[in-house]
Amino acid sequence: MTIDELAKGVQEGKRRHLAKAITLVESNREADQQTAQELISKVRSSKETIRVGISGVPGVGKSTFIEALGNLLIEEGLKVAVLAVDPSSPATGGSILGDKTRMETLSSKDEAFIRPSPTSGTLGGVAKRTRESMMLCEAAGYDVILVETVGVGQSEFEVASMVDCFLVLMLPGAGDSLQGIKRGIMEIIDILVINKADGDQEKMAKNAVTEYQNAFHLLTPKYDGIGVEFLTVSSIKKKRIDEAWEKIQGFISALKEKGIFEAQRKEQELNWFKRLVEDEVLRRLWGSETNKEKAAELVEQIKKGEITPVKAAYDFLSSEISR
Ligand SMILES: Nc1nc2c(ncn2[C@@H]2O[C@H](COP(=O)(O)OP(=O)(O)OP(=O)(O)O)[C@@H](O)[C@H]2O)c(=O)[nH]1
Ligand SMILES: [Mg+2]
Repeated sequence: MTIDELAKGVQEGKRRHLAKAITLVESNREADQQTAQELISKVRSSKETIRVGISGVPGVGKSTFIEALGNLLIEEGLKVAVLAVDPSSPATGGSILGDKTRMETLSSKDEAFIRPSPTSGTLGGVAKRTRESMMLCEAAGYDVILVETVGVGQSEFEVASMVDCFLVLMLPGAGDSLQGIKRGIMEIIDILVINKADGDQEKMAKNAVTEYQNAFHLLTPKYDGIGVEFLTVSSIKKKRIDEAWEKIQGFISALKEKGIFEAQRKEQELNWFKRLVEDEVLRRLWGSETNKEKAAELVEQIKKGEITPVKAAYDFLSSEISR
């Protein structure tokens, strides 16, 4: 298949072509990467899309929530793509969405496209691929892109920097709920959803909302005039999933009304560009044989105390850095 044929297939929304295109994007081979870039530059989304990040600790119910939300979106006539950024990928071979069992009905539908996290590379690399896969899904006509991540390490920040709306799922346990929040996470949340608000946990979930509302009250809002939204849902009983979708849509409308939506996407692109340049510079810097040898020499000299680290750094950088 030529790149043009592949691009055409993606643009026409053919699943097989989309899957193949994403495999190219995820490939570690340099030649595949070049083909992937060429492909991405040939496709374009022709409609308005919504990108939603969905995060939360393991077991909070992300997959169950996505299954419920995804099905609801499809009922509304939308096409849904589910992608994942999984910080545990390098070690475990990618666990998120590995079990499609919790998204059984969703994964069987034609209007849904579910792609597990790429299985190799650093978090930055995985995030880059997810970003590119997102572009491909949009070109293939998916209206809503859900990006799932586990609330571990930096992955939430990676995901927040590629979506329009960042939604975090929390457990009802009100007493210790606030302690569970990682530094810096509160500042990036747009919608906070307490999941598992069913049975005995319903009241606890309501209390948790009050507690979170009080805590967020003290924060400077992420966007002027747009506050964090709170709600309780039961993903398993499919309760208030429609409300969650309304809140997402309301949030997106508010961003658009204030002119933030487009500006934020542009800013995300610029940051992405800078990040790619920096990553590539580092890769070339440490990847070149000449540089590796030069660095090894200097390291030996530092170890022997023949040169100071600062002098070594200047020496290294003033020597030719090969491209
Ligand atoms: N009672 C109740 N249980 C739920 C709800 N949502 C999910 N669960 C259960 O919680 C467990 C974990 O759900 P998952 O959807 O796999 O959670 P996850 O966040 O995707 O977990 P990881 O993929 O491991 O990070 C499962 O046993 C679900 O059945 C809910 O709304 N209410
Ligand atoms: Mg899951």
